Amino acid sequence: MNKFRVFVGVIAFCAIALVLFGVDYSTSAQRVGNQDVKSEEMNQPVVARSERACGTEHNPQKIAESETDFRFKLEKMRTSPNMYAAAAGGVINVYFHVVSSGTSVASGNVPDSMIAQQISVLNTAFGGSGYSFNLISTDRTTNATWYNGCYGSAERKMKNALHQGTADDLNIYSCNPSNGILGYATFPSSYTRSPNLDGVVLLDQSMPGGTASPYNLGDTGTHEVGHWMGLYHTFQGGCTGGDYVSDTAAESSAAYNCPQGRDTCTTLAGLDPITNFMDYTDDACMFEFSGGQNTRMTSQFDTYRLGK
Ligand SMILES: [Ca+2]
Ligand SMILES: [Ca+2]
Ligand SMILES: [Zn+2]
Repeated sequence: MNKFRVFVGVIAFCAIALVLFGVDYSTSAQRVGNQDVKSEEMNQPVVARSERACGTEHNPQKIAESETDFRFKLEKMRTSPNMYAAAAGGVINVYFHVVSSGTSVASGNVPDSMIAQQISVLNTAFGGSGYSFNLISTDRTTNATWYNGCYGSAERKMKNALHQGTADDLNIYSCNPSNGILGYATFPSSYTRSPNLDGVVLLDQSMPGGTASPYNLGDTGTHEVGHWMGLYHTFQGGCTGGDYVSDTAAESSAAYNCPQGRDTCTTLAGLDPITNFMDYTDDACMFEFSGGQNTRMTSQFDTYRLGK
């Protein structure tokens, strides 16, 4: 079986639709039997929903504001040892919500061992950032409507019922977002507008040991938590760039599979960052965040989440 992460015209679309919506569209996939399909063939269901695909950071003015905020904070940190200490990563509490359509693992009732492995994958992936993840609780809900509608009609009901904690706590929901979607996340700046919607939603079978090969090593979780920490895709803005991270080379579009040596912005330095967690390559292909991404995570976390 092939699975495709389907990147669609979300970025261009976001340029038009910005501000109103708090959910990033992020990673998507489609099971397509033994045939590869081009992403265009999968556009329809995705584009139909992509109005909700933008975080406010797509608004350059908002980003500029937040970066200005951060510079101001940095300046304060230089003269305040206490604030400096608070900025160096930290332990993030995780509330895990298993939503299933029945009691079997195949119907979404994933075992505690799979959740533990997902947390472990996150801790390895974010090791360089200074952030770590501590599982506080796991709850289990059997609700077929929520399970299949957790991206879309049932999202709000599900999250209003299950969300716990505050801005610096991570809520993860496992379910079946349907329409080939592997997962989605909310951005830090969206928290104050919709606190209960904050968090990460994952296709249950994308977790370590799941059936969503080649996306079953847990890095959909890594990628979505990256968004939750404030990171954009490495292909944001194409060759113009747009992820607000200077040490990730620009690439013109999302990369799939593991195309070593890919260079889609040939006049710009650097090969495409296909091994970065914020691209769309196979789980086995992606293994890193850059130093600039770690810095951005800290600034975003401190601005929008820490202590809030
Ligand atoms: Ca970049
Ligand atoms: Ca290049
Ligand atoms: Zn994404």
